[in-house]
Amino acid sequence: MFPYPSGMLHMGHVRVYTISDTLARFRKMLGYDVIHPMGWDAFGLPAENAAMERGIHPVDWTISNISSMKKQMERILADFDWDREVTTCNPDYYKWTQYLFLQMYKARLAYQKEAIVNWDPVDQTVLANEQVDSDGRSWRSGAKVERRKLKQWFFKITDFAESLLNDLDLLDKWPDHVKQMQRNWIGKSKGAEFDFIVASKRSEFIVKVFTSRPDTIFGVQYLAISIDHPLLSEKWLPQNTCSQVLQFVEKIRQQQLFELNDVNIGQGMHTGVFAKHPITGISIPVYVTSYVVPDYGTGALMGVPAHDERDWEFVKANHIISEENIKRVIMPVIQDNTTLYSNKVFTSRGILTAECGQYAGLSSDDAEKAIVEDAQKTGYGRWSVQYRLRDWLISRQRYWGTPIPVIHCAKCDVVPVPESELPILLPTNVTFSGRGGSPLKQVQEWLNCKCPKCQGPAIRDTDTMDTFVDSSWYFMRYADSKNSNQPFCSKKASNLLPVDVYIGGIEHANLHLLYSRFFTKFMFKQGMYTLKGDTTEPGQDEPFKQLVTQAHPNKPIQISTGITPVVSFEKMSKSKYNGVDPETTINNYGADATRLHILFKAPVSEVLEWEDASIIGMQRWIARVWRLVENVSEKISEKISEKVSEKVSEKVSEKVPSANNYSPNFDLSILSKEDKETYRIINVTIKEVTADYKNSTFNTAVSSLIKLTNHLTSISPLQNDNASKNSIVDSPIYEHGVKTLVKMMAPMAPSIGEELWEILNQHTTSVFEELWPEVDTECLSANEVTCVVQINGKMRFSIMIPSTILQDNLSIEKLILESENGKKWIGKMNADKKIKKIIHASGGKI
Ligand code: ANZ
Ligand code: ZN
Repeated sequence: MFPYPSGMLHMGHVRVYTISDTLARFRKMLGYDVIHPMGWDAFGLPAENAAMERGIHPVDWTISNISSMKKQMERILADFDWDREVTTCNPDYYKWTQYLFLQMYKARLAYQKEAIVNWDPVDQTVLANEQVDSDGRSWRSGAKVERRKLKQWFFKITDFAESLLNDLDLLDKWPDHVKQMQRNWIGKSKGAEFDFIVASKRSEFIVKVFTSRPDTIFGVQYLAISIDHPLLSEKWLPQNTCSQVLQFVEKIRQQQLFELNDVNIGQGMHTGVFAKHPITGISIPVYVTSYVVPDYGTGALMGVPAHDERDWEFVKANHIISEENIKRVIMPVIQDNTTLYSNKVFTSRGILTAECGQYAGLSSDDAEKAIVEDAQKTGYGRWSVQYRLRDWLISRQRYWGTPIPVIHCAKCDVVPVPESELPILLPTNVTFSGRGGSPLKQVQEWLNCKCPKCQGPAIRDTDTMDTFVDSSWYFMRYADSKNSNQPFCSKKASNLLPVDVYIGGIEHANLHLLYSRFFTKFMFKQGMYTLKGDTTEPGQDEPFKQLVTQAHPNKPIQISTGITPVVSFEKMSKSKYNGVDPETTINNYGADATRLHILFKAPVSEVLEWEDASIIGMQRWIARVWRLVENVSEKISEKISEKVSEKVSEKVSEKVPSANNYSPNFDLSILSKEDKETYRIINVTIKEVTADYKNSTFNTAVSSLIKLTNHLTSISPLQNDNASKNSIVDSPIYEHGVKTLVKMMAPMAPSIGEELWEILNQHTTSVFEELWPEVDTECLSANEVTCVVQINGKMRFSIMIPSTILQDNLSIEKLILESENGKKWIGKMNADKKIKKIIHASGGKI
């Protein structure tokens, strides 16, 4: 995920880009053709705020931030493909964002609607539902959001609700909790719609309700409508209650309690209106209340206090029906627990009671089918599917964004800008007053234009797009970032998409990741790119094959709604970890140790608690590896001076994956026992570390490499300076082990990796030109294990046992008894000292 150019790389960024850089370097060493691109999510409010606070133009602020963040990225040794760089505020990029808007418009997926919207009074702009948390606060400013009625542009993401939901099942490399958050956010609900008629002298009004429990229709005791419901007009409200009701509605509107999952049921008021029950004909009172969400379902519900918890709370809180008058229409299948049934709301499915006319005695399932089918025949109801997902509101009344390419003409109404006139450039000579409305409204020479249709005077749309539009397709632009004729060449995109690995924070689960899926599905449908193989195969139109997310501290997520409370990702959080300045850490410990620490301290999906103390551990490890390398390099240079004329090293620079690249220059059959064991340990490490890299479990990769370091150190001359110094350092296995270690740590710690490789190879190659070591699978299991022998509870000696006979107790005994030490210790036993019992205890692991 590309960053917002705030000017400062924080630890959250450093973590994401360390992970991606490590993966990219690893994959390159595996022989893959890797694209590791980077760009800037460069539109957005902070630039505008900086302009207001400090008098810097957003363009200048953004450009200078980008250049300082680029330097910081270099300092963390991130190796990005800068030639593919994408900056969303550059006209050569936003031209194509505007183009995509026009494609949406043509496909009738971009439309304007007068809507009650979330208005952020601090940032002075409208927000999408996804940008308001469950507490009714702006995701960015934290301000309590107000509701206003404004004409706004929307993208019809709801047209894709079904495939956005179903295709989640195909994303097998996405974390389950992210998929679950999207499922909840899309919120598919199956049920039925029923018509309740309100009759007056002259005409009738139909109140449609959506219910997920059609089987409870006989339990309806009131209807509840939202404060935006069309019934709330002087035409329909009785004279004696009308003004009182409208006042109440205004009061609620100010209180802003609209969440579907709001625990606070709130107040309600009888409208004075009654509706007719479609089956029984009974007169049902209609209430207006805040717990009915205006734009969910039909904005009205049938109140069934006996079987719905919120309805139960509502009638109690507002003293609408006394408890003994609550009408129960569903009973439990097993009725031994009568108290459960008589005192509390019963929300499970069950059997319909005698109150339910011809449907009495049916199970909930059967009753639902029968009731809705009958309703369909008679016309008062029908099956219905609802989504919680709303259309995406993209208008922002701000300056620093992609201008919406639309012209308003008094004669022709809304006219899209012709594609040939794109981009509609943002004017630069604007003043930032900070007092509401877009600064674009003040730029007369930009605002006034000719209508493309009738050539008459017209004005431009002064809204800009939500910056989440810019970021919904930038990853596709990487495929062809310099294309000036189209968003990207279809062939190039078809070759590269979808993105193999996408890495970023979990806070985007319902925003960026959902919008990107929507854009991808749209663009795929438009035929802007195709994939190899069958294009009708589901899941081809998904943007990201694998998603790796990290949790950030202080960023709790409500799993049921997927909403992230207040803290925004570009804002410096006060948490321990985000408060750590990467620059300082790199100055103090170096980029390699910083990177290793990030990867080692926590699995990628978990919160990283920063701890300076444990960085030192990584520094020490680096120093130990360095010492190993120096041992080897001394020997190598000796060898070189001995055989001046001989070829120094065989370069493996051509990247031809060879099955044998592990194979060092030595004959395994003549190795000593110790060398064989070292060789085995090297191979076990290769196997584990490779799997860890593939699974992005870098923390365990680091531990395995540390273990290998320990082993190599234990046999190195530093530890054994008298005896075997020469033999071991001379051993090609030792050198092989050190080289393999350096190669495998290099993607995580690239600068030390490169440095050590240079030393080891006499400056001949770059470690990143090397192929990743392969496992010699035949050598993975130990040939021999050490067997410790105790006699009468005392440790006496040890002996090597071939691992092939480990299961064979008799052979082990024989080996022990026939060994030198065996003869010495056990052979002493005679007639009066006999072996009574042999206990063979295996430690399990070889
Ligand atoms: C009667 C009923 C009886 C209900 C019962 C539930 C249980 P989901 O599942 O989330 O789709 N409802 C309908 N429209 C609503 C709105 N605009 N705002 C708030 N609540 C609304 O929820 C559907 C259920 O939520 C509907 O089914 C309705 O209450 C309520 F035993 O109808 B039910
Ligand atoms: Zn016109």
